[in-house]
Amino acid sequence: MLIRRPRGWEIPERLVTPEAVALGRGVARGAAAPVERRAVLAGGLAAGFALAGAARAEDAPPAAPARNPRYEPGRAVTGEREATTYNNFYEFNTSKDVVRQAQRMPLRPWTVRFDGMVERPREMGIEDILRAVPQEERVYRHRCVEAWAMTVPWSGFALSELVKLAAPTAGARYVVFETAQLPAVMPGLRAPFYSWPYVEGLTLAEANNELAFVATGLYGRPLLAQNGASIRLVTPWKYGFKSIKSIVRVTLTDRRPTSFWEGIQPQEYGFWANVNPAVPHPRWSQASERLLGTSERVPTQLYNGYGEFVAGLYTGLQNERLFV
Ligand SMILES: Nc1nc2c(c(=O)[nH]1)N[C@H]1C(S)=C(S)[C@@H](COP(=O)(O)O)O[C@H]1N2
Ligand SMILES: [Mo]
Repeated sequence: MLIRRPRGWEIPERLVTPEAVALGRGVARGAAAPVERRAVLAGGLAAGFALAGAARAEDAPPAAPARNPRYEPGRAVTGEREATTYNNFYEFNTSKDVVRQAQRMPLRPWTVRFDGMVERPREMGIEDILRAVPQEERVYRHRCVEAWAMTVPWSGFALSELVKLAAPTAGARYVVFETAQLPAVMPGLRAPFYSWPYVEGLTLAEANNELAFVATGLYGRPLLAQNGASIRLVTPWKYGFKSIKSIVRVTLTDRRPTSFWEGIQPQEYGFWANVNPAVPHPRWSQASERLLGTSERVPTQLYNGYGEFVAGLYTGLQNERLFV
């Protein structure tokens, strides 16, 4: 039976507190018990919840910039506890339960290298990057290729700002991102089956689309290690694996990269990976998704509901496998 819940548009956003905070319950896993969503005053969040031992970069600039109302998600924000304890981060392990291991990743200093087809290859510290860009908060829907989904307030800045900092030269067509490789704290790197580092890429047009975002915070606080601190990509119209975590390198190139999952299983995980309910994964349907922290399944939307922003990127590309 479907449990009736108020939608994001039925309660003012400021009155919605993540349910784990409001109800003080534990981490939801798998088929979680149905829990009634309640609206309580937002003060509950400040009063309530701190993840024990969580690694946050406390020296980060204010991580709670103003929310951009342009990206109203149309559904309730996922509980902070769910979004920060049920994670995919294969450099640590493949279990979703990476929180403890991820705390060992040093978040400061954090440096991003810009190279390839750029005017001047260089490295920039995270503080200098944050000083150079206008920050904002955006609440985005996230859709994992495994068919779970969440709705998260990210703080950060438009990816186009990072592209500007990289300063691509005229022939550049793709932006490639690379995750930190820290064998001393990432036991998953020892798994020989995967070809590390984790790499992802976008066309320059996708990267400059207004929706493409770089996160350095979530839920109004600095980003957590398990969610991809110190700096990660957020491409909400694509399956979650495109949203690469813990970025240390940004390379501009004229050649389409082979991304991490594409290199492992190209039939299942392509370069474009745009969300489409009508195109099943070879091993499961993509028609609906499970909302983290609830037992609710909702229909999946084309481009995860962001077609008005991004569909135009793909006109003329009908021969590409845009949705796998
Ligand atoms: N470096 C790296 N980035 C990654 C992953 C990963 O394993 N390693 N997993 C991806 C997948 S499959 C998803 S769904 C999201 C999950 O982000 P979250 O843990 O913040 O929800 O991160 C993506 N980015
Ligand atoms: Mo994912």
